[in-house]
Amino acid sequence: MRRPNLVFIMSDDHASHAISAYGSRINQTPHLDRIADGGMRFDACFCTNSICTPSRAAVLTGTYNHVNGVTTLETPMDNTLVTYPKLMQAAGYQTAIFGKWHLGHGPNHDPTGFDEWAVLPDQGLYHDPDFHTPGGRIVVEGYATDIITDMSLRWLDQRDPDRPFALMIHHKAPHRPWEPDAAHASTYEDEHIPEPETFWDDYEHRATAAEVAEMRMMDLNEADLKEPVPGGLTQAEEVSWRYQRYIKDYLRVVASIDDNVGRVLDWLDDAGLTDDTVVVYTSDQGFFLGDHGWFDKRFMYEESLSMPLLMRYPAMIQPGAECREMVLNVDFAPTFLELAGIDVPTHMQGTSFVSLLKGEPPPDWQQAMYYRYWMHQDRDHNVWAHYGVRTHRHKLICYYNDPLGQPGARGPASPPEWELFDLESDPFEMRNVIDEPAYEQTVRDLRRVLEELQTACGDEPIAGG
Ligand SMILES: [Ca+2]
Repeated sequence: MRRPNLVFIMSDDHASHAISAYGSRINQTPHLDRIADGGMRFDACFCTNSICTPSRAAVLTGTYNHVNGVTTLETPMDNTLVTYPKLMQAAGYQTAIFGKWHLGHGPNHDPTGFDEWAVLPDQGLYHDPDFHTPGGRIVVEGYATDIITDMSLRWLDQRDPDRPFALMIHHKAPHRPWEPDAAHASTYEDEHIPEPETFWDDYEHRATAAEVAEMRMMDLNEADLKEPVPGGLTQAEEVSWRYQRYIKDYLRVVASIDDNVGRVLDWLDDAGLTDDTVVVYTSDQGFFLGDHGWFDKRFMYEESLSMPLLMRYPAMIQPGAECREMVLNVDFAPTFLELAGIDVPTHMQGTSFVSLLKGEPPPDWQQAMYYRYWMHQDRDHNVWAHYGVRTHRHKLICYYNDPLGQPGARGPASPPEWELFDLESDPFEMRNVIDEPAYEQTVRDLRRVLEELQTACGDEPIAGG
């Protein structure tokens, strides 16, 4: 088989439940759905640490954050680490990245393994953004999502047609502060977007971490809302008003991503490359879209833990396929390498899921995943440090509640707390059953699985946690 091209499109904070291929109740994404219709939708793709920088490092290196050293937003990635683009470049692929990097800047952290790159400084700007490039800083007029796509298509036009390519299109959108472009500025204007089931969550049956997190609608600031709160509203009315402001801008920003993904798919069609190209759409992690009354991510709860993952490769994947097996962000690099016919380095901790793409899940495929969020009491959202394990049926979370000297984590430490959710009877994770006698054996079993996964990936349990 000819070596396929790779177009890896990763947005920032795009939750699956704002993609119509995933059954969104609040928007339509026709171009993202083209990838799903022509390929495979993954229903159990999870990140191993639900924030930007760590998830990106896990994707690139195929290793967990305690191994690659990128544990928080303040731990830039060492650019001498082995990454999948670097190995593809060495194997003769043309490689490029445009858009969000967020793994640090300067000689030790700039992108490596790319023939060409232009990346936003840190989070970057939506309008008239500046970019770091090998030749220095440039400012480009326009809207970030359009510009990142323009750069990508220009690079594709100028590539050597005789060699395969691996292109990373890393959108800044739909990250906070959700600034739409002019084309979508008034989309949804006259609509009422329904509030999610758990919008009025009171956090009663949860660990302390849920109640103290500062990511409720009332924590949105004026830059997020973009206009002052109207006078005369009750508190409940204000919370609902804030949700409408937030979610409409979020969906407007997503609509621009969808349009721009359409441009890339059209380009592949026009170039006759659709059959030879692996197209991936994902996001560095999920997001709370008013779920549990929140915006943002970080928690191991479903909306934040889940990554959308759509993959199209007509030579291998049946159109309209759905996969319920578990795949993780650390599995991406080994998968892309295997697709390119490159040996996966033994130090990579993820597992290639090419067998799943072929519709042939191996009998010993992973049935549990390990998660860890390190940035205790982070300055912006006050989410507490935790780790845990998720199986298809249950989720066990240990809030170990200790900053452990991690950059960007804060104290003080507080005693550990545990949560257990039965995802079958409680898919929205509203009832912590850790102390219910009926789940005693489940807790024992899952604590053992947690220990096994920590041992397997080389992480250290916390005393008392
Ligand atoms: Ca992100």
